[in-house]
Amino acid sequence: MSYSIPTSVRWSQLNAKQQQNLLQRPVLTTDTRLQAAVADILATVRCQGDEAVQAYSQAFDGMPSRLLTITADLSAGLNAQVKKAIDTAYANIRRFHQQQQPSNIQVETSPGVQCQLNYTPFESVGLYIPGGSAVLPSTVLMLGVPAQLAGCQQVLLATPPNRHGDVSPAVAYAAQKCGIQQVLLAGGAQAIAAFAYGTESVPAVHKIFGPGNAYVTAAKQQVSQQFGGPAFDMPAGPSELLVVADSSAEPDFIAADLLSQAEHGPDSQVLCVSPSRSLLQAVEKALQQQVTSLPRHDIALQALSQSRLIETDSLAQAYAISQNYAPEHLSVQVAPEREAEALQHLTRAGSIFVGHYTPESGGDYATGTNHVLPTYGFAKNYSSLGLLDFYRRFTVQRISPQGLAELGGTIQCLAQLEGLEAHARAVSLRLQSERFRTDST
Ligand code: HSO
Ligand code: ZN
Repeated sequence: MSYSIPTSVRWSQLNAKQQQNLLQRPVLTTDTRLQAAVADILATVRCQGDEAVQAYSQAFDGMPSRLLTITADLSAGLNAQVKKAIDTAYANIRRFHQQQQPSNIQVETSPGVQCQLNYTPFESVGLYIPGGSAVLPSTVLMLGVPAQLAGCQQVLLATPPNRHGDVSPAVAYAAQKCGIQQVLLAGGAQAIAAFAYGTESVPAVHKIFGPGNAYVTAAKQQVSQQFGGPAFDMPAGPSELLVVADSSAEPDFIAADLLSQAEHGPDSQVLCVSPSRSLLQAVEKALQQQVTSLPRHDIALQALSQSRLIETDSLAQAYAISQNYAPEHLSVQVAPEREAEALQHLTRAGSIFVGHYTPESGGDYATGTNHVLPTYGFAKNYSSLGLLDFYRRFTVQRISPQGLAELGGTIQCLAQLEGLEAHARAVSLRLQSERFRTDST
């Protein structure tokens, strides 16, 4: 099958329906069969534990699953340059996430009434690292660094075994840097089930993080909806990049960025939106030229056949399209003097890359920002992953006798308004007590 790169279309010449179609994502698998297959795997692992995880791993990955302790010798063969690159990325991600440390607050909302907002790390988290066609030590860092900084007591990694039934040395090295001690060599819905319910060898976790294929995403959603099930980070699907550019942009740079996301998978989606027709034409040409020399050109070409080059009447219209689409990654390649204005309009994206020298791959690996981001338009209602996602928040309050004397009337009045007499009595009984008279003097 041959795939082709679509030519640019003029936004203002499309009717509303055509505009909507142009920004449609590739079909997401909400397929009832997939959901049922996932439900079945979850239920089986729930009652058969390790044995079921092993059997599914054997069937889907051709390898039984196993729990592995991370030791230095797993990454001993890794070359020094790769180790150094992982070290640098680790340091930048750590630096950026360290600054996100939340602080508890304490407020006296009225005299004698103290309220606190406290943060506590999730005690036990499960980090899922997809296998598939690429090994992703970078994702280990994106999940492992914040888990380490938050101080989660138990951090478990799951990833499908490689061809030899092992963990890749780079994944082991990244995991070790993040202080992760154990890895479950299993992927798919069976790994998510092990995290959610626990097995004889895998402890159950309180929150599951990480991207994955349609099975993993469906499994995360299903277990989180079950009573007592773990929380999960966000629905993260196929990669996306939208580039907003003006005539100052370099078509070769844009094409390279679009291809960097297109090579993730045939279902990745990339768009370039610009008021400059000549730029879009040049981007199209650059895509044709660059794609052929990529090792993953087949994948990239399939994704490119779903790509969009959109010509707008103005930059303002390009910003509006981007806001409507809400991409996972947004690259803003406009003249430097327009950057500040662009950023005022562009808020709906998982992560924004500004300037001609900011490739999207910078954020995938090493600038320090997190690459686990909401896709599929979820950037409108979900945030990019950060340190805070590894904490739970809870509140604490304390009322002194004087505080209750003052606030008690308000509480009683509202309780009576709602017809909840016992609520009111919890106040009146105290205020009328002998103990209150003693304590309040
Ligand atoms: N761009 C991906 C993350 C990634 N890229 C990992 C390279 N490695 C997230 O959409
Ligand atoms: Zn990427």
